[in-house]
Amino acid sequence: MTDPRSYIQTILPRNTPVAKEGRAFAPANIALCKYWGKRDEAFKLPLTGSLSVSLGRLGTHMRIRPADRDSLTLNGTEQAPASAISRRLFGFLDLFRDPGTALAVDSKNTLPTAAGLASSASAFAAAVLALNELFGWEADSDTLSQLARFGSGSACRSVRHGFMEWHPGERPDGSDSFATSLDADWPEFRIGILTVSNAPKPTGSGEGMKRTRDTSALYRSWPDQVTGDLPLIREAVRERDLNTLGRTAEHNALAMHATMIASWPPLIYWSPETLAALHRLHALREQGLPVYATLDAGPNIKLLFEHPSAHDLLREFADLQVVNPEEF
Ligand code: 2P0
Repeated sequence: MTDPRSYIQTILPRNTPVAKEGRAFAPANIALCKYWGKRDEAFKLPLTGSLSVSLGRLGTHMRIRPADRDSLTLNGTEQAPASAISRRLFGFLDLFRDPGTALAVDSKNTLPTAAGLASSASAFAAAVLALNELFGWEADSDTLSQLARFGSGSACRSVRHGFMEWHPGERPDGSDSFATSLDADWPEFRIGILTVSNAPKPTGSGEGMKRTRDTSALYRSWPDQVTGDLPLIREAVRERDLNTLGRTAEHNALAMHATMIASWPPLIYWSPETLAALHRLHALREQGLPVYATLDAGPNIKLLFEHPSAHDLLREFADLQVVNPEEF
């Protein structure tokens, strides 16, 4: 196998006309069937498939243009070239540009900063979509998804709106590992973002998934969990079956957290407020409200429900931010 840059150069067209700038928006996404664990670190290839829904207008707007020197402005503030965020972004852009090409990047997140939603997926997807315009690649959605994957695995699910399935693929170069749209619409479906804690997470996802894979005996059961859950979730989206979707997605997220907790040193992403909110949610469900939860590598909760339940949920969780994935 080759290195990421050499591989990418083989799939991009050459000598295309460079525009004055490239601009794009990419939405954040929440996985309903989670990605947790890689089969290849450098190519960011997952061990299993995953399935997500996008967050409408919440995501990243990015503008990229040729310049005299590299610069990154994030939400209006220029970032130091040596900062972790600048190094990560320009390291990613190096995969695509000719040596010596400097770029000015202006990035704005519409994600609520305190909500603990990862902006890396929408940021890397927006970067690839903006580069596609800037460099005139005219690449199709599968290729753009593949390219975004090199920034952050989950970014491959953010190149389009809606329900996206990331096919894990089998090839060592990852040419069959990208996300495609389910082309499903579900006008009543809602995500509720419940921010229970703003504390920064102690262990990033990349490191966390590696530790889980290396040290958690429970992780051995994870591929089987996904094999069972993913087709149920895909079908539930197509059928607009909230109960099957919610049950399976919540079970999938909790099973992922079980593998994390069984790592060493343990990965406990929850805070006491996480558990309290889950218990409240379960009580509401017992009272007949169709609402489910999913959680990522952090303490905050995303509720899964349909529009008619919004009123009751907002009464119960005053700070709930309700997102309609089809509004963008
Ligand atoms: C997901 N997460 O499916 C899962 C659930 C977190 C928990 O994708 O190492 O930031 O860059 O491929 O994409 C977060 O992982 O990790 C993630 P890398 P990424 O949404």
